[in-house]
Amino acid sequence: MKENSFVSTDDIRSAFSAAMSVMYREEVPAYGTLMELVAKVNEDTLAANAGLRERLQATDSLDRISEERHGAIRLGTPAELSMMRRVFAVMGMYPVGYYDLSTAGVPVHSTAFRPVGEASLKRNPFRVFTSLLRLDLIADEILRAEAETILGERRIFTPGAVELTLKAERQGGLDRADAERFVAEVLETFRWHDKANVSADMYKRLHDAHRLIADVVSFKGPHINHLTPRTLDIDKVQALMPEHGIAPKAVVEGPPTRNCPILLRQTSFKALEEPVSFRADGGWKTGSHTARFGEIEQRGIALTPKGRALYDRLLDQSRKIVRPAADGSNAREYEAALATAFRAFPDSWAEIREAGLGYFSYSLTEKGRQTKLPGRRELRALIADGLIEFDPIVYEDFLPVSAAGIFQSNLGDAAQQEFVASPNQQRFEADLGVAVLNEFDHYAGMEKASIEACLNGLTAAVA
Ligand code: OOG
Ligand code: NI
Repeated sequence: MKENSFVSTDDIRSAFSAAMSVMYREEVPAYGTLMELVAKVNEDTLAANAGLRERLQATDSLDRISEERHGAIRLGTPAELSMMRRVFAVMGMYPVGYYDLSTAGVPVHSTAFRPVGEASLKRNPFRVFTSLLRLDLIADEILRAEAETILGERRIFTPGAVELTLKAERQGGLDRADAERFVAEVLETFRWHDKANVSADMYKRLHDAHRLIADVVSFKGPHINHLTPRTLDIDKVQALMPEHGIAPKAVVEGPPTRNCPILLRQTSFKALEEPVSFRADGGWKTGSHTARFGEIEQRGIALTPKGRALYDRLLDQSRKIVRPAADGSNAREYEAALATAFRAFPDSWAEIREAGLGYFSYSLTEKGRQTKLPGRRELRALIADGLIEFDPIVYEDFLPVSAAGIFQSNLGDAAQQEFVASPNQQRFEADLGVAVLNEFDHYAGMEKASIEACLNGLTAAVA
């Protein structure tokens, strides 16, 4: 088969995220309501802010602004994780980053499968936060063995999904008909099953060990547990949710409201209690399960390791003063403590750049495009002379403390469990089958390439 008859991996990913969106709206109607609210707030925000509209037009595609940016799943075994990696690769999604959630009382570790490279991210940035259950953190050995047996027997991929993934690997891509079938087959893995794999009794034992274990082990597959569109004003959507009949989590995760947004802010609506049938002698027994929710995100600049260390320190500092309670009773105090702590984080792009806290993409100004220099000069001087300008590079990854907050708010408000922090990236990568990519390398590479292009542009054609 000729290579040019293959559909691009970006197109397969776009088709997949669109199909997931349709499926999830059907499965979780409150999510459809959230999408409508987000679209409305984004529209109002753009109407009130011509400058923002113009910037987004230049750097982004405005018509896709309110679409899904990520989803999340939780897997049960190393074999599921490594196969999932191969499936995502067919859609141009690769594992970036390692997140240890054990410190936050959630027995998983995770990565995010996402497109890498500017062009692919622009075409469709859809990513999936993917967690692997850590049965090693469960004290009860008998229950652990039982859970392993149950997980070992399930098959989360359809034969068609496996066959087409192997075909894509063999050929180096899929043609249109195969790509369409691939999307339909892979979608099955993410579908909700209201018939559990286990009895009500087993469900209860798993649930008592940890709610998350019940969510992973009791079902036929790793149902998508949320999808997340992008909002241009997260505070507004958070405030408007109750009016639309959806209950938001207590606080927005991540940095406080700022002039210059950094990293990622997220909030969600609480998971719904849904009817489930459990296996029973010769039939089914009805019960319920709480897992699926909706989330929104607002992204800001990617921080350098220095900027990230400052962020982590300030977040930690504010949480030492007030820890957000799940019931929202101290939400105002938490927001105030967060805002106070983050006064130490510069809030103009120029200061953030000069302090080396964030990554920027550099470009020639109109004046720069008309100037030719005999030799290279320092970036700082070229900026001062108005030849080069800079825009923040958007953070495309996740934050472990925020992710833990999202997990927690959807696991119910019951007493939190403590685990001893035990990151195990090596084990995760062995299970995954490859090493995860380093997020900082990605941003540093983009920044460096943009600087090189500017310097070449300024000195080219002089000879
Ligand atoms: C994943 C929670 C993490 C995020 O946006 O940080 C997450 C989960 O609940 O499975 O999606
Ligand atoms: Ni999420």
